[in-house]
Amino acid sequence: MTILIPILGDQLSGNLSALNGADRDDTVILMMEVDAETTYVRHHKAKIAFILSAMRHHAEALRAAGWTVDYVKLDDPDNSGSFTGEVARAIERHAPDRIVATRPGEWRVLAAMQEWPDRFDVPVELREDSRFVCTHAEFDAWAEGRKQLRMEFFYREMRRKTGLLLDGNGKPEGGEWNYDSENRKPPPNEPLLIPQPKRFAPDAITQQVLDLVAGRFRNHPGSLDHFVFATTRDDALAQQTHFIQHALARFGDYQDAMLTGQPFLWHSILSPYLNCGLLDPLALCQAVEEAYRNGKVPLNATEGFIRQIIGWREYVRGIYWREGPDYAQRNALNATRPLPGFYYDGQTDMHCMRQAIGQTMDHAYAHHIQRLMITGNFALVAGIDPHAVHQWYLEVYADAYEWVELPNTLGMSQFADGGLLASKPYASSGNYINTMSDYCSHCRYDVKAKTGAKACPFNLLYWDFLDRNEDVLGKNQRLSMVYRNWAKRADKDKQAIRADAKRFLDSLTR
Ligand code: FAD
Ligand code: DLZ
Ligand code: SF4
Repeated sequence: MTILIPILGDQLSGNLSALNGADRDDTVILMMEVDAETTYVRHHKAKIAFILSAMRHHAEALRAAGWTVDYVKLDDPDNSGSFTGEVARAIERHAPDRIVATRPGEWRVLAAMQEWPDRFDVPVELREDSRFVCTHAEFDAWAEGRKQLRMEFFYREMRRKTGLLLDGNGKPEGGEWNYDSENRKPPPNEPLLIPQPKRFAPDAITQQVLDLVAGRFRNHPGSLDHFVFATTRDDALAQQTHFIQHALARFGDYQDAMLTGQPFLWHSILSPYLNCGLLDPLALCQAVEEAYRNGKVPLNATEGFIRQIIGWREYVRGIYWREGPDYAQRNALNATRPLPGFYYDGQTDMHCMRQAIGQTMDHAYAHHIQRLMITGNFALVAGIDPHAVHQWYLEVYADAYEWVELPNTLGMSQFADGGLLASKPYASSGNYINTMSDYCSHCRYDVKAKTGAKACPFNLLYWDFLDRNEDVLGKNQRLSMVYRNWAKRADKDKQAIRADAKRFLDSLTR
């Protein structure tokens, strides 16, 4: 009796459901580096290197724990290039009686796996992915019959389910569910106090992968020169501990702040490890809560961090699977402009965009507010095709898998789902960026200028966006005050904004 267990690149967890009950003596684990996955979008070179190196290290860890691992490398001459092709070849090698797999994180891969029972003469069992707090059935039951889905109410359910930050009476710790009113301070003027994430020097396995990626994916975006990701569970845990000790205490305060030359600030840089399975989200939240209970970190930071994981992360996953594969095609604002080339090289006079894109190309990382209020905000107000925006985010971040990237990009950031995920578009003028960063003081544009050659492009495009989309957005209650302000503007001001915005947008295409 042989069981074949395929483990995908984002399933690098010791507690994977496919392994439940498996016996080391009659199991072959199959891990596959395949072209279909490395090229279905042009992933950042560092993202590919991170995933392949983490896969190779995980295979070593499984072997050390007594499992038999059949590992197919990308440059194996007989590599067929796809999961399905590699499972077919593995069936020839091992003649398994059964295949057991954990459901993948993407509709595209699920569709391929659902064909396996017809293609192979071997029974296939697909198990739920148990590494999340909320099951699909629980999310659907919560969402059923609600007029509006809002993360905050879902999050409270997850607090109750996990018991995180509840007092002895099952009430929220400190009396409130959410302490965001104490968070979101502008950046501090003390750069020397900013913690830096741990840096992990490439070992021999990572170095081999870096060489492979440098040669094979020359034409993919991004740099390998700054590669310092953890690629083992122990090192990912070391970054988890480092974050809790050095950055968590001020995570809440400076969650939305941005500073020139500081890509990481008080963020955890843990999403690549959570999403590929090296770290466990619930265990991370429990470690964070313990730091709070031991008096090491304040409640606003603890609650804010835990909300990102058991709130936002679980919520967007629920939306992704609930909305179905055609969610990716939505375009509620009919935005069609191509993505400007500077999204790949940062060559623009907008200092905020240059910073966010530059660090993305260097590190395959930007924090949430850079993704939402700089690169996302620009794409939204410039009317870029949301599918092109989705592709870009999926390519360039080391933590990007469709289940988490798509709802964040298409829903939260681009409002392309018409308000399912966000109650109003995350569009802003330069004023927000000026408040939350030091970017504007380094920019050739003037954040105070509303029109004219020096006017901040966000100022022009914000009003032009509202004007262009009044048919759809004018009905949104949360925008009624903004539209009243727009209506009060003199016609000649409106014309100047429209003309300057058009000139700017035309220059993007050129
Ligand atoms: P921290 O700021 O330290 O936050 C802690 C953790 O909370 C993160 O590691 C992450 O696991 C979780 N988290 C926080 N916000 C979110 C969120 N909105 N959705 C899901 N999890 C969240 N996150 C991804 O993991 N993968 C993506 O592909 C991705 N694409 C995004 C695209 C856009 C347009 C936007 C606006 C956000 C996206 N996010 C994505 C969410 C968020 O930006 C990242 O999770 C975060 O920046 C990761 O950095 P960190 O680990 O330092 O996070
Ligand atoms: C993202 C990615 C890349 C770049 N390469 C591989 C790979 O070669 N082999 C693999 O098993 N997984 C890879 N992945 C992650 C998969 O794309 C991911 O597992 C699926 O999209 C399902 O979420
Ligand atoms: Fe960005 Fe405008 Fe500020 Fe320049 S002035 S950094 S374009 S917000």
